[in-house]
Amino acid sequence: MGEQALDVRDFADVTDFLTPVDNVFVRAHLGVPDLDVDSWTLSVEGLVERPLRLRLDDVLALPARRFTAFHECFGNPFEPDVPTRAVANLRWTGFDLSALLDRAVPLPSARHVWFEGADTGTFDGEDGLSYLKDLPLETARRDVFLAYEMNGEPLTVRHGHPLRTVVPRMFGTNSVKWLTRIVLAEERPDHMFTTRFYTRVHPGEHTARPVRAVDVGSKILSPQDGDQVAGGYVELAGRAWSVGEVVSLDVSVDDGPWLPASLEPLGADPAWQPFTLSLRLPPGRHRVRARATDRDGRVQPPPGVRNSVHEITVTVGGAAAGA
Ligand SMILES: Nc1nc2c(c(=O)[nH]1)N[C@H]1C(S)=C(S)[C@@H](COP(=O)(O)O)O[C@H]1N2
Ligand SMILES: [Mo]
Repeated sequence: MGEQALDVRDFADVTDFLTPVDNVFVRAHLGVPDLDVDSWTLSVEGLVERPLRLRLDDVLALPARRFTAFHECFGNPFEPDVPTRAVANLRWTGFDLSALLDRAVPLPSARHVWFEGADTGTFDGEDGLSYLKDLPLETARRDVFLAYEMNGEPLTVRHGHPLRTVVPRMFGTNSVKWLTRIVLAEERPDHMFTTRFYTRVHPGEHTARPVRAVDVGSKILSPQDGDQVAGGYVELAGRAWSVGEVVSLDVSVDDGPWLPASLEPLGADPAWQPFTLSLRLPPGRHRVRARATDRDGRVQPPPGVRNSVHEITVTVGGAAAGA
């Protein structure tokens, strides 16, 4: 356990609509705890009328709900402006936090919900830390989901077994793995992962806000950066995502005009939206950029920002490239 555990494993992109579990990135700032399911419990405590303590059987007995959602890491908290484009699209099974809040009954003074994982360790020189995140009570009641399955299989140890939160449309940092404690409180917790890291100052603002809603983003999946393409036709494929629907995805070659790609509309679930475009490219090296725009008018910015346009380089001409 330690700082080297920040990136437990990187990811491999595939063009599948659902990302296979083995291809999903893993982030564990304090290392991966292997919990004993028989002794694992989840508590709901703090400012509630009826504190709860649930075992796994209690959790699995709740009415289940399923949905598909993209899952995006904000990036390395030490380098918040560097794009990592670590993103997946997953089918989750579990239940809404509201089911537990309805039973526990928050007191009128409760304003925030804290979520704590079982992992403990050292981060940025501080020992004995746990992984803790928080959300305003009303946001948590509306958006937080508690998942025990990913793509129809029990969560793997790395992804939070036996139970984690999933907060669709928010950066992955908010989705607490190895969940053991939910605390209703009057205040936000002052903690490494709530007020020190994972905060940012938005353009035009002066105070840092917690990293929550995702930025508009896109990623070209095929071809991949550096690929050689034999013929003059390139079938571009990728995906785009944002807090709401992405309404256009444009592609530019070698700083040329933006060409609209064919983009799948957003369905009922907060999943990512695939896009495709057939490009005819002359022999040689080309820079291809993808840029998403969402329904609120957010547009991916030029390079230099964490969610900048995604650029890849492709060489057309196969073995004869550059001839
Ligand atoms: N308990 C715990 N939960 C955590 C983390 C962690 O280190 N510990 N990392 C967070 C971050 S930064 C991300 S991006 C997601 C990654 O989820 P995954 O590893 O299942 O892809 O988990 C979040 N939840
Ligand atoms: Mo992350």
